[in-house]
Amino acid sequence: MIVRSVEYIKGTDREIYAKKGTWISRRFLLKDDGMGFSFHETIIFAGTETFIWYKNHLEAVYCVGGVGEIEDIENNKIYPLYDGVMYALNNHDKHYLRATTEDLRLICVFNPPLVGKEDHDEDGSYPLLE
Ligand code: 9YT
Repeated sequence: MIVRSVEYIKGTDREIYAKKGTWISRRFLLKDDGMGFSFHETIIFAGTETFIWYKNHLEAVYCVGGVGEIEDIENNKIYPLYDGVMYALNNHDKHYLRATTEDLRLICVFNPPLVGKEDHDEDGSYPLLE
């Protein structure tokens, strides 16, 4: 059994600050934990917009706090995000993620799992790492 607290993650190499400055990711489970997915808490900072296009991964996200929105670029649709809303990027969907008046607190699962310190590239993507 694996049991980890956010205090255990903070300040370690499982806590990743995006170089673009719009989010922080606390990676509770990574590939080497052997679960077949990775599991993170992400804080999206209020007043920011992040372009994301996970070409190599599927992601499901559950909002547990804050205020924001996700814009599905292909379909030109905007969905509000608040405690209790889930979205799944089942089509490698290009999107904008915005935290508006409050930081968004999101719980995220990636398949295939991230391996460690991945940060978004210029396309808002992560490489597929072994
Ligand atoms: C929701 C989302 O994709 N946020 C960006 C960071 C990512 N979730 C991560 O690496 O934890």
